[in-house]
Amino acid sequence: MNIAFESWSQHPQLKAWIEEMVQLCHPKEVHLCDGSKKEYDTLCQQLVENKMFLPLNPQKRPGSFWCVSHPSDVARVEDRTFICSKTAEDAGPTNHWKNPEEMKHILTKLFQGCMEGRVMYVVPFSMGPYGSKLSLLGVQITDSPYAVVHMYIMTRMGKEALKVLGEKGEFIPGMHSVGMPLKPGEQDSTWPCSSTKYIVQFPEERSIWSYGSGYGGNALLGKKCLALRIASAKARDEGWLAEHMLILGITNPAGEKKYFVAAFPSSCGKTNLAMITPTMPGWKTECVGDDIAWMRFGADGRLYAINPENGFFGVAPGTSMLSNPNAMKTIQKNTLYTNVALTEDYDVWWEGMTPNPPEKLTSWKNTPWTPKMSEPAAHPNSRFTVPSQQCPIISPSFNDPQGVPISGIIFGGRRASLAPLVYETFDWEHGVFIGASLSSEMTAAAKGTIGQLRHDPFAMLPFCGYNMGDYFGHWLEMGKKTQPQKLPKVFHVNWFKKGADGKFLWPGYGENARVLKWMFDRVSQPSRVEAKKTPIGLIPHLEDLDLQGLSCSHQQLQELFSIDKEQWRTEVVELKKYFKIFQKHLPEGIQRQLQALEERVGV
Ligand code: GTP
Ligand code: SPV
Ligand code: MN
Repeated sequence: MNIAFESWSQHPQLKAWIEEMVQLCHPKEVHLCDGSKKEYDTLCQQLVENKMFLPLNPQKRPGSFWCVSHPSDVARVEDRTFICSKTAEDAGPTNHWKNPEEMKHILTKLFQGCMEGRVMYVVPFSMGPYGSKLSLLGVQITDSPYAVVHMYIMTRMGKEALKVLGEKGEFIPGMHSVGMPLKPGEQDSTWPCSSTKYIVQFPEERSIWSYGSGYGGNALLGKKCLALRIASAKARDEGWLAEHMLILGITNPAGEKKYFVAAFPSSCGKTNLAMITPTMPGWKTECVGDDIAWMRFGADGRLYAINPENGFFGVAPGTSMLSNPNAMKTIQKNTLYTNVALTEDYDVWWEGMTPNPPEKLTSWKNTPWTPKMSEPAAHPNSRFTVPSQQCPIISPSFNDPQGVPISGIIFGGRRASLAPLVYETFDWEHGVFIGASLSSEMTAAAKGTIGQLRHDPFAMLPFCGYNMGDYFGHWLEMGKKTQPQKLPKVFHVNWFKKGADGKFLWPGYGENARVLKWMFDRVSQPSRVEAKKTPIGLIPHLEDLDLQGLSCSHQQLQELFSIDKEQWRTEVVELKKYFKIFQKHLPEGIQRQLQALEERVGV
């Protein structure tokens, strides 16, 4: 096959890899992507012709499309995700592992001829601003035009990335196929995918192979596969951090600005906090990122973060003008919607968008839906895909190659009991211990039992590209790279604590800014408020929380901050058991912190 490399790239390795993959996959054609708007529009138009995309009402959602997936391909598949390092020990006890040779053998067989009858697209992209020392380049090969248009939104994709790559630059190759070759004359399905799925990372070789799924993090290889699994392994080797974290800036009424990052597991509130509209007058926020942060120490000894992505792939259900008006404004136009419901006038709807559903909808299963039906109209993991620049509060530093200086690191999850609304850790080591101890109730973002509590250290359980015990050690080491007073302070929050009636005790969303304000005061140097010492960490004196206009009873606040020592003793027992799985990879610092917690809550 003659591939038109001339005006595209002269990178010998890149060209050789593409040719090798053509030999393996037998596509009918190769499309080298330039990343232009014209290319994006043409592909969207083709997806409309192939009935995968439906254009939405141009009066209501200009430039936007509705799309539904195969009902079996709706979320990340963690049990099909592999870290194929040379040794099983390097992948660690929290990852699925297979010998790399054996996995290559399986993959070579699967990819053999897998693109027959399809176009092979080659997508060059940059994760992070062009020219930033923190950025990385990737090239995704895919037979999914859906993946291409999503990569166009989610990354900085095309010619410009190739320019940065030049003829010698390094790139991370990502091979993707939906795994459904087309025979001549065969009618394509509207969402091709395979029942066999493999999401594979080779961390030493720094390459990605993904087979069988067209959805989200399984198929958009820049996101979880590159920016977290591969990048975390690279970050360990090079002394930086690749994290499942949002990045937000907050400015107080006096005009002082500080940046925070926050790690919450999937579907636990990152996008919402990243775009928060504070309920307290005079406070302003800006959004740098909603899912991934790459961080390095700067020459001044402070930690700096960039968002490697260029778009939001956000959870639709629960997003409304009340909960997240900035997200609602962001997705007014040029947005791709997957697995939400469709209204009669070609607009979108999902559970929680309005108090009452429209009388008639087309569900995410592409069938008629009425409010009487018990199944939701939108899939719980339905998503919008939209350029970050459309966010009304996108940070002016969004494209800053230096990144933004981080004052505070926040960990959190969904926990109906135990963890109070907010607490601060005593120091970096205690902070790393709290990150390592994170547990959260499972959500629809991944296949599994929704609501079940599971350990999710640093919200990285499905995303860490190496031994999680070593990852804890890497975090501890990072804390030694600068003077203690320059390190961000570390906090833990829980927006999801429930009362005896089973209802959330805290109103959440915009009201979370009250908690941010307390943290803002705490990270100021010197701290502007004193904190109350408890066995688990430092909590606010209630008078230091801005509660003006808050619809939260005194009783609720008491419950939000109550620390039940008995429950914490149970937690210690559970953590002891859990940390055992890391064996000799569990760093001493974590062991020491666990012991200290045990002593503080009473044995
Ligand atoms: P991923 O994109 O999967 O990584 O999710 P995320 O962490 O960005 O979560 P997101 O902000 O999309 O929120 C997920 C769900 O949690 C949505 O249904 C939200 O409505 C809900 N949620 C977010 N913040 C809050 C909060 O402060 N309180 C409550 N009760 N629910 C919240
Ligand atoms: C997550 O699950 O954390 C997501 C969605 O952000 S996905 O891109 O599918 O991983
Ligand atoms: Mn996420």
